[in-house]
Amino acid sequence: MPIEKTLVIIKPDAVSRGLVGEIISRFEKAGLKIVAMKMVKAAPEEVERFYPSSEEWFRSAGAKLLKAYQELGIDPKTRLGTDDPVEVGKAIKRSLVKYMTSGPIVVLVLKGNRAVEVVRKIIGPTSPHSAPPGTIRGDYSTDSPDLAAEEGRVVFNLVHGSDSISEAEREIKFWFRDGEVLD
Ligand code: YYY
Ligand code: MG
Repeated sequence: MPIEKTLVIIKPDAVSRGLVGEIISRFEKAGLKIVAMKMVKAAPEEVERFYPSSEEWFRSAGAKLLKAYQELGIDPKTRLGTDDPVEVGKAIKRSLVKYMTSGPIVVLVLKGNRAVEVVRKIIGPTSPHSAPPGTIRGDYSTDSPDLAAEEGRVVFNLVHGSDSISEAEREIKFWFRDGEVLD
């Protein structure tokens, strides 16, 4: 059955900008059902455990930033002191912990047909400056890796959505106990 559950986090920048209702509304209008939801002030060690610490994750996040730097004409060695994707990924994770603990977040589980892929489509790609109009990241932010680097932070991109069905299962279990996710 293509009915899936996925985890969404409305990040601190979206909460402080008053975009919670607008963001949830987009998922609901697409036909996804909310089956769990809560507001949390996450602790640094929670965010540390939530995002993977595998070499694969570091390499993938790092490679994404290096590609964005290349497109924006930024020298990674000058900016970050390294051009090794894994090292760049580790630096991203450290900034990510600061970002995700900078204010309250809203964590929710959405259920529906091909929910994992559909949520990623509604959210849009990682950097808001290149996210297409119609996506949450494209419509509500202009942030970009070069501005973020100037300000010494990670890209503020409003929302998290699980990357895959297996990650969604792990992420849902991370934030919710059995019985807190309704059917
Ligand atoms: O799934 P998505 O949120 O689009 O990106 P990930 O590669 O999973 O990275 C998680 C988080 O880390 C991203 O939302 C912002 C930050 N980040 C970044 O600022 N720049 C990157 N090149 C990669 C990740
Ligand atoms: Mg991701």
